[in-house]
Amino acid sequence: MTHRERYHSDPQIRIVNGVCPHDCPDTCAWQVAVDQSTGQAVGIWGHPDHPVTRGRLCGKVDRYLERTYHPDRLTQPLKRVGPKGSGQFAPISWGQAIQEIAQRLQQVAQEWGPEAILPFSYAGTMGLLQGEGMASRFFNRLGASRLARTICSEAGFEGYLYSLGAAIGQETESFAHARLILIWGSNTLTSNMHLWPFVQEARCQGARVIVIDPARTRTARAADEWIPIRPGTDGALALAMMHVIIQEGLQDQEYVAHYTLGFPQLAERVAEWTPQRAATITGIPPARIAQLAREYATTQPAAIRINYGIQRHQGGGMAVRNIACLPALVGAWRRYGGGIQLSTSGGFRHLDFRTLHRPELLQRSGLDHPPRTINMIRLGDALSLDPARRARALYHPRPVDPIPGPEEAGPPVKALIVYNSNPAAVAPDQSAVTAGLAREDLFTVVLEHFQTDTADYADYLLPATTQLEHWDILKPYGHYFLALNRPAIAPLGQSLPNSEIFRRLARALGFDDPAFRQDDVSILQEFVASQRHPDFATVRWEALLEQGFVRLNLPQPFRPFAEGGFPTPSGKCEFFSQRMADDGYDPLPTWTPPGHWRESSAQEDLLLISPPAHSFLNTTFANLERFRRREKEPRLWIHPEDAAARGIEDGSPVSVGNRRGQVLLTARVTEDITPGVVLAPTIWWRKFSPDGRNVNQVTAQTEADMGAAGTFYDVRVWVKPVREGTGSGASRQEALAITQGD
Ligand SMILES: Nc1nc2c(c(=O)[nH]1)N[C@H]1C(S)=C(S)[C@@H](COP(=O)(O)OP(=O)(O)OC[C@H]3O[C@@H](n4cnc5c(=O)[nH]c(N)nc54)[C@H](O)[C@@H]3O)O[C@H]1N2
Ligand SMILES: Nc1nc2c(c(=O)[nH]1)N[C@H]1C(S)=C(S)[C@@H](COP(=O)(O)OP(=O)(O)OC[C@H]3O[C@@H](n4cnc5c(=O)[nH]c(N)nc54)[C@H](O)[C@@H]3O)O[C@H]1N2
Ligand code: SF4
Ligand SMILES: [Mo]
Repeated sequence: MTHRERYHSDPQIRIVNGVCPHDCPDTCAWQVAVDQSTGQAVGIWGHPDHPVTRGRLCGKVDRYLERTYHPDRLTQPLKRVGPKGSGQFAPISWGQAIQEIAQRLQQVAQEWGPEAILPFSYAGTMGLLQGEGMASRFFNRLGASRLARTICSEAGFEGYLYSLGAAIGQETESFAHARLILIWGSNTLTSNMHLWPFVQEARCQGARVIVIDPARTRTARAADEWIPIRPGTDGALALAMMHVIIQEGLQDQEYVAHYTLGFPQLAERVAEWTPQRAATITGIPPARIAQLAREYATTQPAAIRINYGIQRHQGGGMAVRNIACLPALVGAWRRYGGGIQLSTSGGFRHLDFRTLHRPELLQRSGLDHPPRTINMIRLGDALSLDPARRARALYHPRPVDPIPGPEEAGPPVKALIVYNSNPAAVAPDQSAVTAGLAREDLFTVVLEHFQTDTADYADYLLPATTQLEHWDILKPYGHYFLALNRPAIAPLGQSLPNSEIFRRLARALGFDDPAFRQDDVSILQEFVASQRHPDFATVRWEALLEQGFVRLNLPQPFRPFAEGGFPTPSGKCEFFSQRMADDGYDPLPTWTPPGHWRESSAQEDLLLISPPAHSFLNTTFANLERFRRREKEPRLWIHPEDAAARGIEDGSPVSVGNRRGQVLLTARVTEDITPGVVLAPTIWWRKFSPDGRNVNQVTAQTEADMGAAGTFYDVRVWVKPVREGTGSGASRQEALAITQGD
């Protein structure tokens, strides 16, 4: 008898349906076993009936109970007692904390205007309620600055939209039917592991799996072939593939004629993109590019999985825009198993958020203009007292958007409210961020599970509940099942759901709107009931309660564009996009070089990428010893040629830096990384790193070509050996000492 079976037959045990809250495409449905005599959760596993979860959680969330019950969990409100940034706190009652915070926010709003208050959040939980649910109501009513949430996916998302109209992709289950699978800039086994069983099913039927990645990741190792590529050059590869396909007449003439726009212009454009030309850019031999194009065009169904790793650079939007044209060119959409998936979130694009977010509350804020929008990846600039830098943080995503000047910067940020995020560790240009967080005049409130690097800078640190302790609804970005999360246990200690914390703050600020009196369950019920679009005909509260998840009302099998129907302005896959021209872009696929390509530097002579470590989820789990042990230490993959040229040995400390900062890592000398490129798996907590920093010391606030998105993998660095004891190079002591200057 398995544990699970035992739990099911034990009358003492209650089984509660829920869903993983993390920022991961899989959004796994889970079941929690609760011992009714103690109220303790004693077991957790993937929901066996969910068609994508299929009964399995990943190696991180398998341990979600351990994380929830960890002795380091925050269980009471805390108020700062030491100097700013020291992480020294003393307990305070909820009543007092809420009252003092409300008072300070009121002061800031009176003196500087409500836009001096900035919410900062991302996807610590992807829950629609504990994410931006009650928070939106609160910040709308307040008239606070808005946050453009650009840290992850916006560049690729926009690029995909220009070509296809919505972030709709072939469904995950369909990959089992593919005969060729390109895994392109995605480390599937780490960041999207529930796709893999479908990939394996396809392989059992003879499918070939090719991984295109600068690194031989665990996914590349498990695939049939690894094609190493220079970071930021995928757009050029896609152009050359289109060149070969069109030159050899391998396109699907009929599909192209009926369901695409601008084929003649595309043919003319890609005529110049020979495999030879792309080879000099991508580092992939011309013959391999031509062969890949033929294989792709002649093997059906052909599936492409791109993920967000591919678009974290200054040409990221255009790269995705180009790749997204490929399936239409060869007619891959026709068959189940063919197409492309970047995200499935577009399947949920008709969700009506009005009852949840209450945009009309803004009218009660007293603000006579729409609040400014601050780009989250420019948090360093946003927290500056210099209006010129603050203006740079204003969100202006398209080339046609006017560049804001210092006179439009608005008030300095005087209060920062952080929830579901850990900016001191995850945001780029870390020294700029910490300089801002360290400002004595900045009032910072952090809602958290643990005392993160960001929490150290808080004036008030408020204990939040985890997914085991609160209600929520989640929409995934790697399949088409909406899920309900029911609390399995009572909140630990005095912790409260984000929703309740914002509710209490609202009341303390005198916001008497009924929106702040609604409890979590009624909010979710109302949200579900308010959906009118036919895509949500299957989404009923009772169904969610009973099963835990429901599939959108989509045809089964779902072949989204088998007969066109692209949600673009023309209704076709747009090889030529007027919307792009109107927004200030080249209307045809082109190669937008990454920043590191343009700004060559003799000193900063290596390219750094820093994708997710297997055992962390962004920064989540990275504070727990079990997961840190799995990752060993903050590391740098470096090719033997690059290591030898610098006198770097495997396992030795290296200093990685550039104009912005530096960080101490341990070299892993390996042929698993393309020469000229170094890779640092992350996101480590700074306080658990040897020098109290992480790799975001060297990343930049620069925006991508589209969506004003982050460019985490577009960084030039130098790498130097750190000598133990005396000798040339920096000593370990010196490397560590620099930290104090942060
Ligand atoms: N275990 C685990 N899972 C996660 C996360 C985590 O931290 N840990 N994070 C979650 C989040 S927030 C996200 S957004 C997703 C991210 O998941 P993915 O989109 O898979 O993102 P990355 O791991 O950033 O990048 C994937 C691969 O792209 C490669 N890559 C980098 N630059 C380029 C390039 O220019 N071209 C090509 N072809 N490849 C490139 C990297 O080497 C990496 O192997 O994963 C989610 N899942
Ligand atoms: N160098 C480098 N930097 C990166 C990336 C990279 O690949 N390389 N990836 C980028 C990407 S793709 C992303 S998405 C961002 C991720 O950035 P974040 O979203 O900030 O990262 P997470 O670690 O997922 O979540 C942050 C915090 O949310 C908290 N949290 C979770 N649930 C709740 C809740 O219910 N209530 C409250 N109050 N808190 C909660 C967790 O405890 C955690 O500390 O990082 C970006 N930064
Ligand atoms: S992190 Fe991803 S793979 Fe792991 S349980 Fe959550 S949704 Fe599933
Ligand atoms: Mo992300």
